[in-house]
Amino acid sequence: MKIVDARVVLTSPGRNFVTLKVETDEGVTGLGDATLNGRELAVVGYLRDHVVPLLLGTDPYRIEDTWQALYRGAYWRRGPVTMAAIAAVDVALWDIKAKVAGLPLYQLLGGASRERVRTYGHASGRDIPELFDSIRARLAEGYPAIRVQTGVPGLERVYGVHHGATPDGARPVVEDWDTGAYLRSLPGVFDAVRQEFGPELTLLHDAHHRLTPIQAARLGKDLEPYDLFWLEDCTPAENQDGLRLVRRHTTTPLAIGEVFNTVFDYQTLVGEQLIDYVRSAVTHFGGVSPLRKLFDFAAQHQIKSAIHGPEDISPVGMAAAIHLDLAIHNFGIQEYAGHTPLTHEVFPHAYTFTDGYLHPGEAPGLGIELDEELASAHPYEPAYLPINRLQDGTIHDW
Ligand code: CS2
Ligand code: MG
Repeated sequence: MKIVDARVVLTSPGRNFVTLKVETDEGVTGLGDATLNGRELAVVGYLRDHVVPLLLGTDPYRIEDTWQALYRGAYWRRGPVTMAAIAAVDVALWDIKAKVAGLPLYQLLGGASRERVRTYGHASGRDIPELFDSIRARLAEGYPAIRVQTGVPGLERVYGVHHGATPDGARPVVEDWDTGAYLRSLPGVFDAVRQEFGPELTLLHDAHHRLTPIQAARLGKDLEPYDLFWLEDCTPAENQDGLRLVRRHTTTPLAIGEVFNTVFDYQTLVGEQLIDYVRSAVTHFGGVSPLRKLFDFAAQHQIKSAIHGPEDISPVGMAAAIHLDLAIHNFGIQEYAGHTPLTHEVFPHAYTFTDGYLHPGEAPGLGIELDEELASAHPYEPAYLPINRLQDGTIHDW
């Protein structure tokens, strides 16, 4: 079997997605997600101009060799653009191999280790009443675990709290931040949530890279009475050593890694068990092949998976994640923010979301297709992620 065509499809059914479609001389096709929120066009160019020409005429069965050739052959290794492009190829080739085998992908990854995949959903509110309504809405959808994000007193636009319409996307929205106000208010939010919803509900929170190690240590300690499932991205973790300080001060479980794209980003964090969950997504970590290796490394240190699953991971990336989630032993939890109805139409899929749990389905391959005609009716729209500034105007981590 040979690869005879590979197309990059850029579509925007409510938000931008980059999809690679690989075609073989025997008519079998495979899909991969290459969506990099806010930098989609960089990956489109990398794929179209530098990767697709290298794929034509190659054997789609040689997944590992193709992966190594794209990773080592680029010379300039790692990074979100490169690894998203490689991920799309890797996933498309796994899709093809599983389709030819007539098996759902998870069967090629060792078969099912569980019956279904537990998820967590997003709840947010500018204030406590709005937050409670959002939590109740997620509970009504069956989510067994809920991420809680709220406004911060004195701030207008804060991460994770919907603040209505945003500009046309031609330039980043500027959000504002005040770490002191955040640290003073968040424990009270979780106290109110526990008072209202009780001690059993699984709660998570995303600090979204904004704290210094000592601030993260303080927050982790202050949240201990509220028994969080995890505190996520408590500090920008390029400085992996900084997590040693956090770990010394708190038993609140830590989740890190959605912006990481190779195992080297985790070496200290996993090797010294400084975290409890690894957060990388198939799409941003180079595909199924390297992510399953990361999970094996994590398992040696009793660390579990928690694949990143916001709405900017396309249904193709989500389908690949769910197959991995079902198969690996050290599964932790799967983030699932869902997608718009139109997105589900553009990407018809076999995976199901029922009462807070996902299942990949039994269709051969990933179990997902791309309606290219519908996709073409919704062209790319320029869109940036927000940026964050402190009260004095200093740029801060978003
Ligand atoms: C967030 C993401 O879901 C999460 O944990 O960190 O929503 C993140 O903000 C976006 O994926 C950025 O594109
Ligand atoms: Mg996050």
